[in-house]
Amino acid sequence: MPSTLSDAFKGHPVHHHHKHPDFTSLQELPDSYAWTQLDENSTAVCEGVPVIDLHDPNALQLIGHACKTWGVFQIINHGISTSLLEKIESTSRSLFSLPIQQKLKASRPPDGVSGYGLARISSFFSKLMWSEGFTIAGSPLDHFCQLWPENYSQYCDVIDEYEREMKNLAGRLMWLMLGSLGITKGDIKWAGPKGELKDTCSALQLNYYPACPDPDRAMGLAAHTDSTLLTILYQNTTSGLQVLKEGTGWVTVPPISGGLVVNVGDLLHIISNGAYPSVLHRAVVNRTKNRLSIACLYGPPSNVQISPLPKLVGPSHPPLYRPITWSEYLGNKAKHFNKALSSVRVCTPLNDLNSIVEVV
Ligand SMILES: O=C(O)CCC(=O)C(=O)O
Repeated sequence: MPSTLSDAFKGHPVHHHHKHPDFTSLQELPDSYAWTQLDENSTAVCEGVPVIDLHDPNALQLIGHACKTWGVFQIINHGISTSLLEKIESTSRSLFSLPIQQKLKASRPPDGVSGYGLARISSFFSKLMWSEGFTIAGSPLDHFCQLWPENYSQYCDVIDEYEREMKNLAGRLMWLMLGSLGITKGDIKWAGPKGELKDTCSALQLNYYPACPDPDRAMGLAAHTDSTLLTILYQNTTSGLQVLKEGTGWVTVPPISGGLVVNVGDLLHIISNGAYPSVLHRAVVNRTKNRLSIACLYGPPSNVQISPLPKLVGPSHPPLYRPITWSEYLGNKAKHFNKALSSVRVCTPLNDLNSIVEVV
């Protein structure tokens, strides 16, 4: 991730007032981690998040439908090898199993992006989340030298390979997601002359959710949408990811062998002029099993203007959002959190599409 993107956070330092806990020493849920009852909104699930085989000849249509109706789907036959998924899982596990003092040597600075620490969104909540995180934006070398002074290079190699493969997959997915709206490579100038997406940015977020003595009152990661074009999430065999489905409630996204979860992010929502909702999601925790997830956060070059695509705008579909760069949007998110998207909204279509209400 270029430094310009990291700069987005410089003006919004996060000072956590709690020191990072050693979860292994907690036998009971401390009051500082006790959220109010989580399950009041959960509903029995009749239909699940779509699972799409990328080799399916109808993949484009299936992806379009999933993006419109869910803002999230799972993929199989995506081309990422099982051995690479095993390597990234084992690297993440090694990282989180280090003694807390060792992990703290690679802490994320208050005004930075990369490193070990509490979720950045923690500052918006009075209660703590039952998780640890490690963000990798750019080279992991400096932090990994702190974590594993003897053998950091083997871990750096896994991260580099995973990030490279994920970036390719994310580019493929982006064209499929936009392709289902009739968008072609020539419609997006920042994608390059052949749509090769050379200057796009990505970061990895490793999450660890230890087994929790009181999972019904704890929260692994609070509900949020991603500030990305799209996010690709690998989860181990312990479930915990939930997405909010309008009219249904919180729906668990079950881990499937070799599967990856794809979320529509806020920037794709903007580009699609609201056609694709960015999905609100959260992670819950488990009484007996720990859980790992690895999110690849994918976005455009940090300083290009992102706005509803002209092909998706017309007299009855005016642009719903003003142009904004990813860098500026991250600053907005750091300030407004889940209200960031509405802070760049310029008008709201009413049921009658001919009547438009200006909101800014
Ligand atoms: O752990 C999960 O399933 C969700 C992770 C997530 O939402 C994130 O890293 O932003």
